[in-house]
This record gives sequence, structure tokens and C-alpha cells, in this order.
Amino acid sequence: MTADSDPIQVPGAPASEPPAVDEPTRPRGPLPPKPDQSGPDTYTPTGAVTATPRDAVAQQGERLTTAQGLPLRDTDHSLKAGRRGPVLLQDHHLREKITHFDHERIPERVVHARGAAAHGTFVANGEAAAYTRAAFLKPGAVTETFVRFSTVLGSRGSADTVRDTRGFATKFYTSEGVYDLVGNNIPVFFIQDAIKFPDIIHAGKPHPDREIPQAQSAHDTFWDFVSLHTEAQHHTMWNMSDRALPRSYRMMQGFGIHTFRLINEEGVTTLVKFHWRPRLGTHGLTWEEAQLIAGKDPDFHRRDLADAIEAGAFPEWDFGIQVFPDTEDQLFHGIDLLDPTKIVPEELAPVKVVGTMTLDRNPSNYFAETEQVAFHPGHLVPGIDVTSDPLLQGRLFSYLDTQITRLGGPNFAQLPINRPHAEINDMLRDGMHQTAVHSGVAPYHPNSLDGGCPFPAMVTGGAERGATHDDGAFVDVPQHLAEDVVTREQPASFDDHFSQARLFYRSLTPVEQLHVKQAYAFELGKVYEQAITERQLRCLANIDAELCGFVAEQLGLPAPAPTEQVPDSEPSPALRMVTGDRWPVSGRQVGIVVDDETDAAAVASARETLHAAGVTPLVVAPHGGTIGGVPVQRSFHTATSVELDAVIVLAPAVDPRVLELLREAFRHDKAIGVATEAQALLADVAIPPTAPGLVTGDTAAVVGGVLDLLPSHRVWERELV
Ligand code: HDD
Repeated sequence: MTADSDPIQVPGAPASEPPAVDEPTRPRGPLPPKPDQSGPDTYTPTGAVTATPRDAVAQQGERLTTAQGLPLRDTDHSLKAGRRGPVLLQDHHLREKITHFDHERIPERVVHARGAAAHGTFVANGEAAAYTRAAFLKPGAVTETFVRFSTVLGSRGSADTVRDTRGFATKFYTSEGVYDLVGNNIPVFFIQDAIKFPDIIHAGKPHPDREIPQAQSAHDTFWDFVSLHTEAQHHTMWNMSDRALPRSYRMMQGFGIHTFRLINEEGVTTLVKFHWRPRLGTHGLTWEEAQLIAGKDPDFHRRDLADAIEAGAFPEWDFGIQVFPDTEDQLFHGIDLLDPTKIVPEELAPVKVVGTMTLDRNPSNYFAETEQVAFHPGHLVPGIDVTSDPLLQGRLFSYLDTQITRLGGPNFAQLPINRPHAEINDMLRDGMHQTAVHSGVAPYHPNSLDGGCPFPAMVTGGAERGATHDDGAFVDVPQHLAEDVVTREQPASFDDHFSQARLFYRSLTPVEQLHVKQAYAFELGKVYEQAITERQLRCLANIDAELCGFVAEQLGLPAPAPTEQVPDSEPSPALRMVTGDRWPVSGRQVGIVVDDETDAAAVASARETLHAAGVTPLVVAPHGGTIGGVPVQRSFHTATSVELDAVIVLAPAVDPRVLELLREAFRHDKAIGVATEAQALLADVAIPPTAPGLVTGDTAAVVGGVLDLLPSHRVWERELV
């Protein structure tokens, strides 16, 4: 809503009244935001679109009541014996209000505590129907989804832009029950066996003595673990790349990581890996930018996702599968499909797109939806099954177990956000927070009292009920056991820990490799114990000599020699983020620096052109309010380069904060447009007039030039000169 539009009307409120600042005594619409805090023009009020169906019982009407519905006259003063007290125990409203408040928090997730989520829709194109009988993957099937993105290590209040893997968990509310794909933005995992999960997390979380550092991998225990459990080296290499610093949740790939088994209508099985591909491309922040944002806007990713959806810039992902034959050995080109520390390069198995997801609705209540959503890799639908990947097998236990503690009992599936959109007829009863009022007397099977209901498909009723394979039941696929010994051993193929770390590093472009090298130098530079640093350098020596040499030099240590013969493989260009492609710029933010003298018509036309391109312009001025009638979104006090994808300077503003903004934008490889009248500034910030990614000229030329540079994400040439 813009500043000058009418206040939102609530039912029963007088038709129109001026915004009041006094305490309201009768219902009316919310106050409009200040001009400098209102969103850009493309924003729309969310009220109508965020109403969540299916959770009817929430704060209706205008009268304040207790939890029992008793109307209240006063919620600001305790009941006292006389004006000066003491307070009386009989004040039930006081006790109810404070008791409820005391219990408002629930335990945060032991991992992935920090997250942001959105509702969406998945539309299948039918390409998967040959491999799976899953109804939501049939041609044209439309399925509601809820996606929660997260960091792994940080607490609930930690910063968004830390160096970390990101969770990408999707709940599909299919006609056959809930299907959860609980993935990450990195296609491999740290460990091969779930039994080590508590260990890697203990190592990654803050040190137990002082509880520092928060949400970081740059500390001794993390590097101790990954250098001792060398299977973690591949994932760690991804963590040192810009994949671990996403520009936006909207610009992240997602991966199911494990190999899953699909079953088609004929019962034929296929092995697959799942991929999410963002239509906006996969893009990162620079490390310095990520660190600055962690202080300036710790909610950066959360805000970016919500703002983009509110502005109508709905993020989209194509959903794809890599398909492998379900052979006895479960190997593909020698790669063990059960090893979650290995990828299958897309050059060997291309990703086949099977549908598209659009996120188009923000949650209306963080706690009810984003916090209480409960994912589980074992929430499967007919046509999709697990494999024996030992990491996945352990996960099948962990998620249900953790939800019972986190959500206070076994009935969390009844919470609105977790409720399937398919019919439920279970025989689960009672328990903490039971909200269903079950009828009938026989929650067991078989029974002769409740009419025999509910019947398992294919078993009871059989032919009379027409129950067949297609009756909608989940059918367990018979599996051959490879060996008939009980053992704690793993296959020999799991012992290759370095070849794919090398494959990933050598597949990157020079600028991406530079960032990886700098990341290792930074992280290992934070490790106190030299023995750990040296052990990690020995791992790097087995991966790539040049990488190892760079990092060793930065640390002032000798580069060790390799200790293993590591096989080479063909580089996989599909692993690069810097591709030379041009990507949609929808939802990108561009700052327009102006002052009181700037031609208002030029500012208006710059904003219009940017809007028309789907970009959000943010007018940056010496003060809030308006400039020539144009609303100001950021004053020099609140503006920061790191929330902008590009900067356009229309005013010769020599304010030191603007100069710093320009220096940072330049250092972070962002497109910069400087109008002729402001060009003298360039000398102040030591940006050469011929610098790559710098556009000068009149307003139209600089806006056009910046819009031409934005689709490439960054001006990488600046880093490689
Ligand atoms: Fe996990 C949460 C992803 C291995 C145990 N995991 C969690 C979330 C994501 C992942 C995205 C957050 C879900 C949400 O937004 O609510 N986890 C992964 C991936 C893994 C993986 C991609 C490997 C391929 N996880 C893994 C293992 C274990 C766990 C091996 C335990 C043996 N994960 C959990 C958990 C969490 C969780 C403790 C914490 C909160 C929750 O489940 O609901 O059960």
C-alpha cells in the first residue's frame, strides 16, 4: 500500500476516516506506512492473498477475550487489593496471559533451525509418468506445496548469509498423501552413514565450552572432523565455493541427494536423483558481501523471499530427474548410487525436467507454518520409494523422532501446515495435543464393530471391492539382499574420498576457483591447532596441488605432497555457477542515488524503466520522505550497497556514505551506472572510467546499460585483472 492510498477497511468500520495517531477506541484499518518505509510501487497489500485456508480457528472478530472466549474489559492492569496492591492470585486473566507467554517458545530444530518458507504450486509435465505411478507426476497434475529453506548450523536467530549448506525441503500435498523431498542446495552430503550425523553436527555447532562461533564452519572442531573423516572432503569443497553463499533462496538449486527408486504402473523400477533448477539461475554473494550483510541485514534471505513474492516476482524452479537403470550392483559409470557423497555428472546422465514449481504465497504466521512444519524423508507416495543408502536409512528414523520432542507429541500431523490434503483414515488415537474427535469404537484391524472400516487396499475387500494394484496403496517393492551377512562394513567403493572433490574443483571457472581458494585460506586461518590445518592441507594435496599450494602459502605453511593416487575424471561444466548465460532479473534491486537537485522527471523515468524490466528500484536520497514528489526508500543513513544488485548515481553526492556504497558495489563486482553530472565522483572512489561494468552517459543510457549488465549477475572481469 502506498502512503497516499486509503487505509484498508475492516468490516463494520466507518467508510473513511483520516489516519489517527491516538489510541483507537473502535475498529479501523491499519495505519499506512511512512513513505520511506513503504515498499516500492510494485508491492501489493498482502491481506487478501495470505489468508491460509484450512486453519479456521484464529483470532476472528474485534472483541478481546480470554482463551475461553470470555470478553475482557482490561488487559493492562492486574487485579489488586487496592490501587497499591498486592496483586491477587484470583486474577485468572493475568495468570493465563503470563503462563501462555512463558510457554510460547518450542525447542528449535537441532539442525536447520533458521529458516524461511513459502507456499506454492507444482505442475507436472508428465515426463516422469513412464517411470513412476505417483499421481502428482502425471501429465498436468497440479499439487499444492510448501517449501522451507534453511541454514544448517546456526540457531534460530542467526544470520542468513553465513557460509553454510542450505536446506531445501518441499512438502507436496498430493492426492495420495503428503510427499516430502527433504533436500539441500548441495548435491552431496558430509557423511556416508547416518550413524555419524550426531558427530558431524557436534563438530560443526559452536564449541561446547564457550558456545562460539555461531553458524560458522571456520573453527577447529569442524576442520578436525572433516580432515579426519575424509569422506566429508567433497561436501566441504562445495561449502568453500559460492554455493554456500546464495544471493537468494530464489537463486538456489535443490537436490534430493540420495538415489531414490521409482516404480511405474507396470511395477518396473528405476533409480533416480532429484533436482530443483531455479529459473533465475544459480547465483552467489561474495564472501565480503555475505559478512557485511550478516551485520547489516541478518534477515536478508528471509526478507528477499517474502518481498519478491509480495511484489509478484514469484520464484520458479524446474523439477528434474536423473535416471539410472535399477541394476543389481547399483553402479552407474562406476559411481556407487548408494554413496551420498557422490554425484553423477549431468554430462553422463542429463536432468530430465518433469514439472515446475512456483512459490506464490507468503505464510501468514511464521510460527504456525514455517516453525511447525514437519518434514520426513519417509513421507512417500505410491511410485516413489527409498533405496538402501545408509544415510537415508538413518534419516527414516530421525525425523519422526525429532518431531515428537520438537512439536510436543505424536499428533503433529494434525497441525494445519502438516495436514495432508488427502483423506486420512488412520487407526492412531489419543496422545498429547490430539485435536481430532474420533468416532467409532474399533480402531484396530480387522474389526467387526465399525463396519470393518478402515480397510487396507488389496487385502480386505479384495476382488469384490475391485482392489488391485491401482487401488492407490503404497506397495513395497521386493528387494534382493546383496549379501547375507550382518556387518558394520561398507562397500569398497565408499572409500574413494577425493576424486569427486577434485572433479568439482577442476570443473569450476577461474573466478569460482579463486573464491574456493580464498575460502579455504580464510577458514583454515581461523583454526588454532596447527596439526588440524596441516592434516587438512594433506587432504587438499590429494585433491589439487595448485589449490593446496595457494592455501598453504596463505597460511605460511609448506604444501605437503599427495599421499594417494586419485583418479582423474572429465570436468563437468554443469557444475559451474558462472556460465556466461543471461538470467531473468525479476526481483533484483537497483539503487538510484539522487539529491534534492536531481531532475524529478529523470528519477521517475529511471524508476519506470527499471519497473518495466521487473526490477525493484530503491530511491536513495539524503533524507526520507519524497524528492520532487518521488518517494524515497532509503536515506543515506539506511542505504547499504549490499542489498543492491546494481547502483545508478544521478546526483553528484559527495557524502562519504555514498562514496563507501560505490566502493563496495565496485568491489563486489556489481554493475554501476553514473550519470554525466555525477561523473566527478568516480575519481573520489578510484574507479577508472574504463572499468568493466561501469556505464556513463545520460539517465537513459546508464539505466539501459545497467539493465544490460544485470542478467549476467556480476562483472567477473573485475576480479581476474
Ligand atoms: Fe536432516 C532437518 C536435510 C541428513 C536429521 N534435514 C533437516 C532439514 C533439511 C534436512 C532440509 C530441515 C527441514 C525443515 O525445514 O524443517 N538432512 C538433510 C539432508 C540430508 C540430511 C539433505 C542428507 C542427505 N538429517 C540427516 C541425517 C540425520 C538428519 C543423516 C540424522 C540421522 N534433519 C535431521 C533432524 C531434523 C533435520 C534432526 C532437524 C529438524 C527436523 O529434522 O525436523 O531429524
